[in-house]
Amino acid sequence: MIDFTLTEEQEAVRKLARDFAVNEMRPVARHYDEAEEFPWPIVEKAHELGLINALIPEEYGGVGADKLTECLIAEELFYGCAGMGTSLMANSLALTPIILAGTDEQKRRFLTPFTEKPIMASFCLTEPGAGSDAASLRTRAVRDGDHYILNGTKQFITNGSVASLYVVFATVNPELRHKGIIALVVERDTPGVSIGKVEHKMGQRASDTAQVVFEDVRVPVENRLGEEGEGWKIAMRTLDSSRPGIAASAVGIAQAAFEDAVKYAMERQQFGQPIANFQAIQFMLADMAIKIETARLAVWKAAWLWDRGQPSAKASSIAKAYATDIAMEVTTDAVQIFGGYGYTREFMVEKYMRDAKLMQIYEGTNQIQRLVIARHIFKEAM
Ligand code: COS
Repeated sequence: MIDFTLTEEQEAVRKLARDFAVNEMRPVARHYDEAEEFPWPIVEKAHELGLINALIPEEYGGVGADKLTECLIAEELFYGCAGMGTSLMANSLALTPIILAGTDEQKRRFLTPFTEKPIMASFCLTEPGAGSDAASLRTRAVRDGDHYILNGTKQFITNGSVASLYVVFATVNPELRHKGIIALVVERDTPGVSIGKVEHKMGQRASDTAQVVFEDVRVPVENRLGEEGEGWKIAMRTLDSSRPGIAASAVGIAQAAFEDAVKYAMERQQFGQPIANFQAIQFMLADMAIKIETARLAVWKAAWLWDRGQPSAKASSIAKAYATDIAMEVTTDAVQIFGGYGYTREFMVEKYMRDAKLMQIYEGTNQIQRLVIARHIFKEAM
């Protein structure tokens, strides 16, 4: 049975997130983008409303939202502002390894504080020399009694300079590649943890992106998620789980650009009439609508599979690649419809276009998504 009806709770949370996006985020979106400032007041309000950390299970103080609900929230928050949206949603990525692989004690210790106060966590996989080829990471964890000594640098870490907790992927032996990877939970105030370069980005400038440096950091073995060698699978499962949310976020940016373009096309007069009367514009808007609708369906399918516990890696990658590619196309076309005005900071479409670009890159470039999809195609054909 296929049913696109949302539950009453899902409708309510979607409306809550939309109202928050329109009333709280949009009025300050330009400010945070230009100031490149971390939006703490927005984080605090979103936390009060339960719009962040929605995935934390009820037994640890959260609401235990399903993946589809999380995607509905992500779409709306990114409709409000993608930079702030990334700041708000990054905890989902960072806390998922704990939700997936933590013991009851680890979940209680690490997840519960997030339900009590507006604090941030970061997912630390990428390194200066290990991006798409994540299994080649070099951050080293050397066992010393009941601790690991952690050394290495993590790159492009969302919320890196504001987080109070890091989930760090490190290797006990680089020669083992993915089989030597472990996942460690590291608290910010552990001696030896510091912040390196903070990035200045093209778009999503309200989100914090920083290097996180670990120098002889002593991490208790009890902070390891899963067994030695299980870290890689925890990272991959986390990305399977988070990519529908990224795809939903891209749909939110595209929706914002589309609505602005429709409104502008109906108002803007050229040749004595609104440009919406011209088929050239109508077809562009129709194509935008087709892309947004189909991308949203791909998101819902991937989320639905995850929520049913069915294999979802391929669907997640399809949704991520498709939704983020169409977000780039839709926002670029929105700038085109605005013409010269679209290229100025007077209107938001230039921001949507800058913001959309990152969606094709982070949480696995769209080339990596295609690689994942292709591997599934051949596996299915065997
Ligand atoms: N779930 C569970 N296991 C998975 C998996 C998944 N989604 N994807 C791969 N694996 C397993 C494979 O089955 C294989 O296991 P075995 O050794 O038991 O056979 C192992 O992981 C290694 O897989 P593979 O050979 O495919 O690894 P590669 O080094 O070729 O890399 C990609 C695979 C490219 C998919 C991986 O490096 C990747 O996802 N890169 C992008 C990283 C990324 O998204 N970075 C963004 C940072 S987070 S913002």
